Amino acid sequence: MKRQNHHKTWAVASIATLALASCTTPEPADTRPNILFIMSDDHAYQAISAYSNHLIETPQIDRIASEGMLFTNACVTNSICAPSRATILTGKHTHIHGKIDNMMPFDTSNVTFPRILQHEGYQTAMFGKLHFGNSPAGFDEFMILPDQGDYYNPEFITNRGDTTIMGYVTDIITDLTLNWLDKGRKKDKPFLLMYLHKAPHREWIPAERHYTEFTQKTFPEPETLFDNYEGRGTAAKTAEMNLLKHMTVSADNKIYPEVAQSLNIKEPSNWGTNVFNNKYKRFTPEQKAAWDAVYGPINEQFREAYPNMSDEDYMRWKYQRYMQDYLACIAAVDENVGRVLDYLDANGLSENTIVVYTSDQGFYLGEHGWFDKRFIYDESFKTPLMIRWPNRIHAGTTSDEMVQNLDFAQTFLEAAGIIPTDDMQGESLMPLLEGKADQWTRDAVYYHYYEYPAIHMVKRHYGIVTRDYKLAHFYYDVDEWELYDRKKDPQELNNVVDDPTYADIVADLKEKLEGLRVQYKDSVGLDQKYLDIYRTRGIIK
Ligand code: SGN
Ligand code: CA
Repeated sequence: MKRQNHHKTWAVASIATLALASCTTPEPADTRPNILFIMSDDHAYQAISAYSNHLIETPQIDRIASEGMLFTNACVTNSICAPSRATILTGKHTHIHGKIDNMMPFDTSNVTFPRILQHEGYQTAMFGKLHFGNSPAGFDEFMILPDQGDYYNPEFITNRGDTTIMGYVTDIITDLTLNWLDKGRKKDKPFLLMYLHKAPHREWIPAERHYTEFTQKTFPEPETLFDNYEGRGTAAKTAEMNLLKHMTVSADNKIYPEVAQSLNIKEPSNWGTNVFNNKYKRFTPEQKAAWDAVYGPINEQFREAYPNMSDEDYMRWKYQRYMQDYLACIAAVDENVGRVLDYLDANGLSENTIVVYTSDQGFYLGEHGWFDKRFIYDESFKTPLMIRWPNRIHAGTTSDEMVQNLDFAQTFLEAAGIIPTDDMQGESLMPLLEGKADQWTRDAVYYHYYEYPAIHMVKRHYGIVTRDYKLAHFYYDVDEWELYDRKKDPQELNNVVDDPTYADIVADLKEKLEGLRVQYKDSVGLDQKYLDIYRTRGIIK
């Protein structure tokens, strides 16, 4: 049934194209816009200077905002990597496309916007991180990292066999992208180019050229670095993403395992040591030497300082080490985004190319004492988003509407003049991009996170977010509701769900939430075919 609709829609679009082609000779030039979709992995909006420059300047990424539109309230439907990517490609919530967590391979029978664009005459290419456990459908060419990929000397899976490329991953993904633009692109066709960085994903290994500069910097601490999670439910207290307790001193903070051992530091598990060793082993002798030259002295200082550190000192030290490496990774992303934007400018492609910069979700940079993501709370629920398209978008504009990663597929299809399949669940952003915000009606978004029990132990929850409130239900091995007053309590420190003054608001939001669950077909649960797989894997009972 779905496929029939889908074909019908495509047929309509194809007939329109044919009609257009038959009445003009020679064939008119294809003026549909190109799409350059730039996404990094775990890039917090707190670390983009278009949002705030308290941590880092990102002048190249900022170009997209200053020459286009900056979204200040963009968010995801499920704050985790592969589910977010699948939502972007399908325009559907994760319970519909089935990729509710990182573990399952993506069901490639899903209809995605790249498959539709390819069918409708777009040239399509993907370079970088996909994280689906299988190859992408709908791409003429792709070179993707297996799973999470590596920062140094990474392997790539391609449609022409697998290969290893020496060097730093952010530079390499950009080289592949530029090479395709220069040599692979067919000039008579519009393109969809997905340029997908691994950085700044954990374990945050910077490019050599940024080692020295960033390890010498000191960054401002977030107000909630020492959050004790009072005032919230069980989920915040039991999550395993605290810098002091769960961040590894080896893999994450780059202390050689023998130094950590000599100081009797107990890692949360062996995992940190193994990851450190595996990553270090990948370096060439030259890369090792460059690393040791900068990180060796940091280790020596730590060996001296650690015995006198209080927990508070250690937390502060971990935060600085975390930020130094995380932000250095972003410096390389920023430089490389600049290279690609320069290419578009130099080749007359900027005017009619939609350039998107976003992340697969937000990230905690020490807020609430955390790293990682997953929660409906703002730092992970919100994600950076800016879009440039000089032909349609006024430079330097801002939108504070609640847009979601769910909306990309329909936006791109509309921009390309293609009718989306009628089972897509987002909204096209075109009215916002064209300054017609009065046509935008969404006043609440739906969220559902599933990956539990799993790394970082963030409990399953779903919820509704409006401009003023956030209501979430944590379930599975708890049954707890949380309400945050977003205006009065932007840091989300006080769950007011049991405060009688909010009783009417809670009742109203619960009703709206139920409405969203029906609208998005989450009230009936997962599709049977996914249910069976999840049951076999013990994800659901
Ligand atoms: C890895 C990370 C986790 C992270 C998940 C998911 N550990 O397991 O910290 O939460 O990926 O991230 S790592 O140090 O081995 O990378 S996601 O972005 O792919 O969803
Ligand atoms: Ca991610």
